[in-house]
Amino acid sequence: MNENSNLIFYQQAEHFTAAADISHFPILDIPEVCFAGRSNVGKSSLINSICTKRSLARTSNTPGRTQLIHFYKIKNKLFLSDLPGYGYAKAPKSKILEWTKLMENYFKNRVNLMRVFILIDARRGVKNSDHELMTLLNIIAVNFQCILTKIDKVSATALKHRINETKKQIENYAAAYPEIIESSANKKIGIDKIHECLNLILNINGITERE
Ligand SMILES: Nc1nc2c(ncn2[C@@H]2O[C@H](COP(=O)(O)OP(=O)(O)OP(=O)(O)O)[C@@H](O)[C@H]2O)c(=O)[nH]1
Ligand SMILES: [Mg+2]
Repeated sequence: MNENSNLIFYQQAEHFTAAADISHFPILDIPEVCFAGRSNVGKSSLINSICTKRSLARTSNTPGRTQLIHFYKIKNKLFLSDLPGYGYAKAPKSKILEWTKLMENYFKNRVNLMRVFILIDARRGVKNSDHELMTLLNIIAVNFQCILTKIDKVSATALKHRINETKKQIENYAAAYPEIIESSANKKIGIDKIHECLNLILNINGITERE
């Protein structure tokens, strides 16, 4: 697959459904990856960039905008799911409990979940709330990979430092992929790398035909 055919494939993403609880999770036997991370880290923007569709996933300046799990389907081959953000300081306790329940149900029940991408703001690094998620994934043995976001906002030196620091923060999690992806949805950096990861996941699942 070259980057051009990747663009054609991922561009065919469509919003499939949004779920507030487990009863609304789609039942379809296709591989799935999800995008998790703190509020405002850039999950929805990155999904839009991966699919080169500006308004597929709703983005916002207001933290905590995405409250549901949004499932995007690419042809009949792959789900990308956009999870509601966590770690928003002003969120009421009841919302945090709701979020926790939804996430636990999600991670424990999506049997076709191949990888969780945990997005980390390159300016801020890994926070306690990220460690909480990593710990949960480690316990239930769901693989995750970190993506640094908004790298257009940091200098090359700061980015290098952040990558090394992030590698150290994840080294004790058996469920973590050691490779950290650098990305910018605004500048379209790292998108080809993410396409490569997704293609590999499709290949592992025996999906080599993209038409
Ligand atoms: N500079 C820069 N800004 C970005 C980038 N990606 C996202 N943003 C901005 O960050 C803000 C939040 O982006 P979203 O994609 O809505 O973030 P989210 O993680 O989906 O947020 P929630 O759904 O609230 O958890 C928006 O104002 C985006 O324009 C990036 O790569 N670079
Ligand atoms: Mg969002």
